[in-house]
Amino acid sequence: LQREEAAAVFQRIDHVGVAVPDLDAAVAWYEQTLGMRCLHREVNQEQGVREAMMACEPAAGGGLAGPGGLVQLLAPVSPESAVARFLDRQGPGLHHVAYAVDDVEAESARLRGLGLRLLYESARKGTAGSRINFVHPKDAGGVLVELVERPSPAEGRA
Ligand code: MC0
Repeated sequence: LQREEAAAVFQRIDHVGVAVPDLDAAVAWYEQTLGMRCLHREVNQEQGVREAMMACEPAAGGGLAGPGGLVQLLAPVSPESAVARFLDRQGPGLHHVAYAVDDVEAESARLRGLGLRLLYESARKGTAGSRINFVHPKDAGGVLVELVERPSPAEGRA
């Protein structure tokens, strides 16, 4: 990839996912201890999660600190869900890093073409109307990588 092409695909970190056993307790801790705000809550049955999107406040003036980021707290809805397996295996902690992309299908196809395993044949429903796919952690240096295509502003945004 040329530098300009690379900049056009993985645009920014959309959010970081954190697996937690108790969503309400985790939201309270992020609010009261870290001073973050809960922007959005959702149950995603297909992904087997109850989630809460927590926001850092943007740094005044921006600068090197950049805009505030998002942490997605994820609690399992059933013992069979991916997050339940993760909690059983390694306990609460960092679960995935999600990157914003313009076109999740095109980017999934490009990565598949490089030999990476994408978890879904075609994108599925993610938070707040987004469309998502994942790169298997074994093909991404031990990190579960999520691709997120946000809906256009006309379709609504978290
Ligand atoms: C498993 N492994 C991980 C991992 N999960 N490594 C890093 N990060 C993770 N999150 C490692 C295991 O430690 C193991 O390594 C190897 O991968 C295979 O594990 P496995 O026993 O096959 O694990 P499974 O059966 O749990 O499957 C892993 C897989 C699964 C990534 C395929 O979790 C999955 O389908 N995830 C995608 C869906 C998902 O995670 N949904 C929740 C977020 P060793 O070395 O022991 O072999 S939903 C979401 O994020 C939505 C709402 C959104 O953002 O909009």
